[in-house]
Amino acid sequence: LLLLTDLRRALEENQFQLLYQPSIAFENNELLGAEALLRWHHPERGYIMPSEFVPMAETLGLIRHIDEWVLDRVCRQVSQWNSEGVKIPRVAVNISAGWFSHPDFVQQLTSTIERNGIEAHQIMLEITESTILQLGDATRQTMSSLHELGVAIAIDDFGTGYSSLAYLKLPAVAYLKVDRSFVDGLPESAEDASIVQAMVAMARSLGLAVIAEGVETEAQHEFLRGVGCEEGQGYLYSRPIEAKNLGELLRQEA
Ligand code: G
Ligand code: G
Ligand code: MN
Ligand code: NA
Repeated sequence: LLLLTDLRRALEENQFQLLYQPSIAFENNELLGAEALLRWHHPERGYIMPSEFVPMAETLGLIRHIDEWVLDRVCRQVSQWNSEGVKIPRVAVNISAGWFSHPDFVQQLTSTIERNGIEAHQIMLEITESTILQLGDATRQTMSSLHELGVAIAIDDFGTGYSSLAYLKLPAVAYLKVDRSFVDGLPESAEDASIVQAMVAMARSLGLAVIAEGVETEAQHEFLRGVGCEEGQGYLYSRPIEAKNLGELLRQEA
């Protein structure tokens, strides 16, 4: 059992680590950005994945502090790359519902971006459909403030939630991330193929970009590209890697 004190200590004692998974353009394999993914290096239990501790951190009210740590860390890293002349187009950061819907969220994000002197469009936020479902009227305000700030939103795990599609019209929502569970069955599963094709067609007609997650095979890559998906992440291109390795990739591209 992971205790509250363990999570608190994790923040105090710097037991968290960020990895970055590159996201690439299907057209020319260009690096379009990366997703920041959190790892907890527990002193006794070793590496713990976010699926194990993020829900608990949410329940314990600690997720805000974790997500703030992640955002600060990412903005500092982006700032460092900028100053080294390797400008990353964007880094995607996963934000939990509790912090995204908090009245202080946009102000905190704005000051973290300004303090680090980076461009707002270099940060993208990933939220899930269930986050949108949990939000009330505050959503619209948060969304429009983010749009004014220039921070784009991606809908993570798209197609796995139960929300309506109305939020896709909000101007800040610029990306859909097709959940790995749909990509897994490609190209053999006729159902997954139809679902993915329909998602991409809808996104494109709404002017949204589509990022496929969990691309592991050449056949999946070819299928996705064939239906008009422009971008993807997955073990086929790269596992999540450390910042210094992503920096090297950026330098190679520059
Ligand atoms: O890296 P992994 O496959 O274990 O990530 C699984 C999920 O954990 C991600 O899809 C995301 O929803 C969540 N996650 C990863 N990093 C973060 C983070 O920094 N903050 C929050 N709130 N969730 C994260
Ligand atoms: O934010 P989200 O829940 O989508 O997090 C993505 C998770 O998926 C990360 O934890 C990452 O480690 C994992 N992942 C990334 N690429 C692949 C892949 O190609 N295959 C599988 N099985 N997992 C992946
Ligand atoms: Mn994500
Ligand atoms: Na996802």
